Amino acid sequence: TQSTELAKAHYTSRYACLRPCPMECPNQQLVQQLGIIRCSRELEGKDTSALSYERAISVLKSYPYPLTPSKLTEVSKLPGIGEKILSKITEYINEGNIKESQAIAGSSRYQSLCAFTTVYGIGASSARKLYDSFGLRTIGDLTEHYNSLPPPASRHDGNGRILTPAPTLSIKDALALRADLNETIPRTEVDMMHSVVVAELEKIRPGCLNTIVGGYRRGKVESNDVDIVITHPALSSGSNQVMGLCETLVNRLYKRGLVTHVMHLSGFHPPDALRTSNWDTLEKALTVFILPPVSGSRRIHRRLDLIFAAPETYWTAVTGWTGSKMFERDLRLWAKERGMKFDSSGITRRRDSKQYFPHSEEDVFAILGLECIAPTLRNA
Ligand code: DCP
Ligand code: MG
Repeated sequence: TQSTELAKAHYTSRYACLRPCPMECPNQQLVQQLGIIRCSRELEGKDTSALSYERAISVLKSYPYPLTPSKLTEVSKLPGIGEKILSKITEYINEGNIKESQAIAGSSRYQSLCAFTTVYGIGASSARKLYDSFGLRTIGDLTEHYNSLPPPASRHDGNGRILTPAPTLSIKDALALRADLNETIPRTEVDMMHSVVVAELEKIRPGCLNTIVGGYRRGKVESNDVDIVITHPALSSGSNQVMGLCETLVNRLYKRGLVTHVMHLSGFHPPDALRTSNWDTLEKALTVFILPPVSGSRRIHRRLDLIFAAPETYWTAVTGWTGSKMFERDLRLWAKERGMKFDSSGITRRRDSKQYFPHSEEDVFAILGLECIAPTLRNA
């Protein structure tokens, strides 16, 4: 832990990791309309433009006052608010909506690409290819297309070893489970899923520490998936013990019928995986989970991510997986600009490769020279 003074959090900061940001902001409508433009840029592969919108939206989400014409001067000086985006904001303030957002939302191309990317495993570039090269337009078209393809090869690590008996989630499977996987998960169900997982974990390795991270930890009322970071005080980092725990738990959940699919396990990277960049080196299992049957109630397939860390990297894992994505991106950037490297798997000082082992989340922020922002204010 460093003794230097910590950088103060404020809504005008250039870094998302220094901007307290609630789940719902006073300008939610504007944020939603700009979000349509951002999403369309991303779907069209215009990543630089998408990122500028994402940055501007993030800054606006932290702005604590409802926007009125008299606030425009201040807003124009906020970091990440360029001329183009300022003109959209002005338009919104004067007209109550943004023409471009409405045009995009009404376009059939945007609607198709959006629908395609609701299928797990289909990213923006695949969606464009399906639309442009194969002429597909609807989920029905997609289903027909994938039903006509041969099933994917089974999954091995580099040495031909099958990593888990659980099937991976092919696009065909993802299409069949689309309704389930697109249904959001209420907090009570996140808690139930967590209890079931922890009960199984306790049977194979008593005394584990764990935290539900992701949107749930930031206060999201409805999550798209459940993310849990796990460690055990006696795990040693240099060995295969962390990987062993990950595999043992996943295989146990699979045998009990609680995990139905495993999309990624440890070092295994499927060729068309989502979010392939920016991965840390932690052991993780990206799975489809289903709660045990309860008479009379429908069982819904849910996305469950289990992340395993050695005790030394537990708190960086918790911080790195709490999000939001923009918050995490700027934590890395902030660290980098100060000669440090931060990711979920640890903190390192670049000049001498000194590693830090934080003992709490506050410690993670303190090592990086940052005031600690509560998880519920990390929605930048
Ligand atoms: N994360 C990250 N970089 C990645 C993957 C994850 O920084 N490549 C972090 C930021 C995310 C958190 O992990 O907030 C969990 O990722 P999710 O995709 O599960 O996103 P959320 O939990 O924030 O929202 P939800 O699951 O409701 O969509
Ligand atoms: Mg999540």
